[in-house]
Amino acid sequence: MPSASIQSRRNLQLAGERALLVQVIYGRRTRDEAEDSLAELERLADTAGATVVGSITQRRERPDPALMVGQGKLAEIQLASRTAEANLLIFDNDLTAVQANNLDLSMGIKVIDRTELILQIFARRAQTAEAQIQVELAQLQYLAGRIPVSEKQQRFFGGIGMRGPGESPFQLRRAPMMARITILKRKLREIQKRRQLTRRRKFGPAVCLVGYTNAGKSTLLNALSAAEAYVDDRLFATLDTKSRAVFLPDGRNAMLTDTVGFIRHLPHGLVASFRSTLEEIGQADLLLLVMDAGHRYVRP
Ligand SMILES: Nc1nc2c(ncn2[C@@H]2O[C@H](COP(=O)(O)OP(=O)(O)OP(=O)(O)O)[C@@H](O)[C@H]2O)c(=O)[nH]1
Ligand SMILES: [Mg+2]
Repeated sequence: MPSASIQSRRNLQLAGERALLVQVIYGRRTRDEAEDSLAELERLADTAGATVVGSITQRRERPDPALMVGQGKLAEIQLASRTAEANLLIFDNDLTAVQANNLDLSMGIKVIDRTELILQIFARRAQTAEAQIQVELAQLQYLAGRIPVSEKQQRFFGGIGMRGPGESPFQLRRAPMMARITILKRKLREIQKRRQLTRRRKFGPAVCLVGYTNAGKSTLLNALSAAEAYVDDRLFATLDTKSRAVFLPDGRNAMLTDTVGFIRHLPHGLVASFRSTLEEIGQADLLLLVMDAGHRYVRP
């Protein structure tokens, strides 16, 4: 069993929380890119059920290794979060384990980053057994890399002369996670093998609907076929691919498949976990890119 704190981080309740967004701009990132990313973070927070009460941006040469933001900015964030009665801080930038830990300690409220937010949304959205396993796997892999620093240090400093049969607390916490990861990977392989066996006979060319999340892929699938795919004006409504036969006006048929949407900085763990789902895209005869004509980057 994973430890209590790890378990509670996997089941973070973001619904009803008052969130303050924080973004650090560094390197060659342009103002436009940063603005888009922050707007997307706001949509993600909203999708998770949180209320965004404000946002703070800082431009720095490079991220602060201990806190991501500078000391002065941290004081500003503390004040802003008290004033706005925020109980959740969401960073647009991915935090290292050290930064997350330090921020947790100095803020006194929950601190999460973009990856953790996306993982939470996926966890709530996953419907089928396969999607649930894929999300749990991604969550565990993310958390395994973020065992609190102090315990990593414990292992690092306490090791000399103590190595051997005895396990450090760090390993004690990591071992059950690794065991669970192995079990989940095996379950996933079994499900995928079964699916390959039952994969329906090819029904005309395979067409995959791909595109940004919330672009309207599932709506298009529903319009072209008798599918009743879940449609919602929120991000990542679809996590489970759905294939449906489509009868084209010229008498030909095609197999249309809905897919998981794209987003900026989709966590690597999620991409790896959803590999089998994404493989469908690789095997398609045609990729149909669906775009929202109302988006500012799309010129209809
Ligand atoms: N105005 C308008 N709205 C649309 C159109 N197509 C889809 N929508 C709306 O856009 C929202 C997202 O549609 P979905 O079909 O769920 O989008 P999706 O690409 O499947 O999104 P994810 O599964 O979250 O990646 C829904 O509220 C739809 O009703 C369209 O052609 N015009
Ligand atoms: Mg969809």
